[in-house]
Amino acid sequence: MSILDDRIKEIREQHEELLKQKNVRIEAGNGIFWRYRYPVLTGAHTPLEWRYDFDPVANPFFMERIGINAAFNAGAIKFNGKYVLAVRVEGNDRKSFFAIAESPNGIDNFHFWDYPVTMPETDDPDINVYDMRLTLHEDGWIYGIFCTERRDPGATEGDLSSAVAAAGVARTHDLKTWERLPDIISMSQQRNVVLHPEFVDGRYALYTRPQEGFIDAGRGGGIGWALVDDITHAEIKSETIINFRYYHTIKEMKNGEGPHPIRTPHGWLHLAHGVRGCAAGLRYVLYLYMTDLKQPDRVIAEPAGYFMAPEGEERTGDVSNVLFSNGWIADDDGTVFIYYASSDTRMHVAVSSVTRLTDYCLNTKPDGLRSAASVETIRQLIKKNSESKK
Ligand code: M1P
Repeated sequence: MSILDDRIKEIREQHEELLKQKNVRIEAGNGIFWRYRYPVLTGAHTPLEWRYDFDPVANPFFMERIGINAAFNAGAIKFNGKYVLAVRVEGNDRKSFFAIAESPNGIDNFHFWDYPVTMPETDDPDINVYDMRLTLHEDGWIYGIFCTERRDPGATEGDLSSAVAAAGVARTHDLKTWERLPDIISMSQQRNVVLHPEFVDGRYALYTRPQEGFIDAGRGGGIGWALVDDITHAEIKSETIINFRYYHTIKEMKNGEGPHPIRTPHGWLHLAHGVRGCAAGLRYVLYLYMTDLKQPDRVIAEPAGYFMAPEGEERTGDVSNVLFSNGWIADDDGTVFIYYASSDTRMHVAVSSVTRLTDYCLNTKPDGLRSAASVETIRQLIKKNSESKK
């Protein structure tokens, strides 16, 4: 065997070992959800055939020819009995694209499909695409709504960073062939746009996130709600904010809907991210809220503070101090697999159930918006606990 063959064998073995790694639930948790020890996907999980040229003449040193920087912010869906993620894969060239990975059990053994997604472009080609939310809509299609980013046409010559974010739309039946629809027309920039799975008053319903600039929500922000007649030419004509930002909360700077909400007997269960600023930069955490079953734009419960925040290795990465989720799967038995990314670098899973998450939402106090209110909530709990001991 040549040195080259040795190297190929070693790299293949390492890769197979990584893909086979069993995940381990971290005990005892907080009773709301359980984290798992290992990330479910990283850049290193991508197939070797995407990265190496296996032709010994063209690649005598068996070098990586295409580098993959990260695998994060994945949409999720149960498809053909498998737990399937539409992953934001980012190359060393900073370009993101989508790739499908599947697992038989939702917690480990995720494998990417052979080819990344070929996403058709519109007449105005996307410069970067990311953060796809998957929705199996009652019209029978699986929709992917994602952010499409292009250079700000109004940017000055030397300004090579100003960008414009809009919502791209595509649909599929098999997650392999995608039909690209026109981008959603909106008065403002949009990111974190999510399609509700059911018609509302016979119309398609969107969760939106109007923003004044590419990064800043500005005077706008909040999670919005808009109804559109035709998803093949979607236009947000009017938008109402259903989940607001507040001073001195985990979402004072901005927030955004995560995956589409889960229908539960008590209402729609929503997962979202909230952002605040601090000396270390922006801090992204996840929170839950619920809306009315018949009126999905009416908030009925929202526990105070965050549901999940970065911990341990999750705290560091390309964009540190970030948890972001745009995918979860609710199984028929009520188990909920929450797929979340840490620090724009890797994907993790946390597991809970519809019953636990709705209990958390409906029976956890809302944010009192003042220190004194928080203290009062703790005092009431202490009192209740001491009385129950008597
Ligand atoms: O870098 C953190 C996140 O920033 C953006 O989210 P938002 O639009 O809410 O600020 C997105 O670019 C997201 O992909 C990224 O994870």
